[in-house]
Amino acid sequence: MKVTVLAGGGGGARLVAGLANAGCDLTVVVNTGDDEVMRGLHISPDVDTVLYYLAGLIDWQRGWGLQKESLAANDRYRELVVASGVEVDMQDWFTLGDRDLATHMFRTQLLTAASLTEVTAALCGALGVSVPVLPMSDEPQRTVLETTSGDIVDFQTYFVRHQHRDEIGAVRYLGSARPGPRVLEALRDADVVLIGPSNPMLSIGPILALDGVRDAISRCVAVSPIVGGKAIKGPADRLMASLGHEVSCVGVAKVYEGLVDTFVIDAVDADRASEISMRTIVCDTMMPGPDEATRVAKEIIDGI
Ligand code: FO1
Repeated sequence: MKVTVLAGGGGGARLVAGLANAGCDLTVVVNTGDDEVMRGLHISPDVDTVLYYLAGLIDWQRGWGLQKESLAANDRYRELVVASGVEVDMQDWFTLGDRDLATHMFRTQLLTAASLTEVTAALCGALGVSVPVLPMSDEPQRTVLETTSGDIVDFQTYFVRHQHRDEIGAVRYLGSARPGPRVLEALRDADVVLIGPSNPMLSIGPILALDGVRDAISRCVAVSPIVGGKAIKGPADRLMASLGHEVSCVGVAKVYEGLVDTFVIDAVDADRASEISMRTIVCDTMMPGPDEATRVAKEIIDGI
């Protein structure tokens, strides 16, 4: 079975790691709406998260960045800025680990002569990742959040600097980026398109907003990121509530209505299955480590 996963954030990337471990014929399309230039370097957080999970390098506990990371460059940079007395936006609320920095340097340098898709393929090669990892687009499309008081906040400011404390009235995807060169083909060629337990508005919405993406998807299975009325990790529960959605697997299923035909819910929500309009698969969806991710991936593939 050919599976194309739409991924963004930690939940989707964990499922990707599990599917790869389970020997799936896999392609991954990754959200780039969170991409940002930080201290002059092009950061593609969701692409790197998927790459690090697939390469076995991720810090599983934290869900982003490399294992056993050091922060010497990060700290030295802060010292230089403070000692210089120069007025500059340090962006030091966004931590860049020493070895992770090399990934951003590699990407930024190669982007002067190649597309994000090509640079990501080069990174896959360098990290020994054989699964095709496709950024959703080679063109910028930025996810921004509009607070209930009307302020526009960029994604990383909302997510990291403000620790997702802003009350959000709307999520916007700015730009008119086209899907990356092999994205629509990967969706059309798949026997099934799989959406992991990712944030529907912040991680999956930006991919679905690209021209032609929805139309290229035929069979689609999604996993609920809300379990027992709470987000597994991150702001999905608060964001859904402030956007007027029911904070439950039933609420997520409604967001995906018309796109998804099979919805995976956690065993703790088994009693909600009858309220969901699509076919459901009920299983333990928690993926605290690689073994659990492989088990969840196998259960979903067997259940499809
Ligand atoms: N998340 C944080 O909560 N704090 C950070 O300082 C931070 C730095 C960072 C650096 C590189 C990278 O690839 C990811 C990083 N993340 C950090 C995670 C990132 O904000 C999120 O993974 C996504 O953008 C949401 O999916």
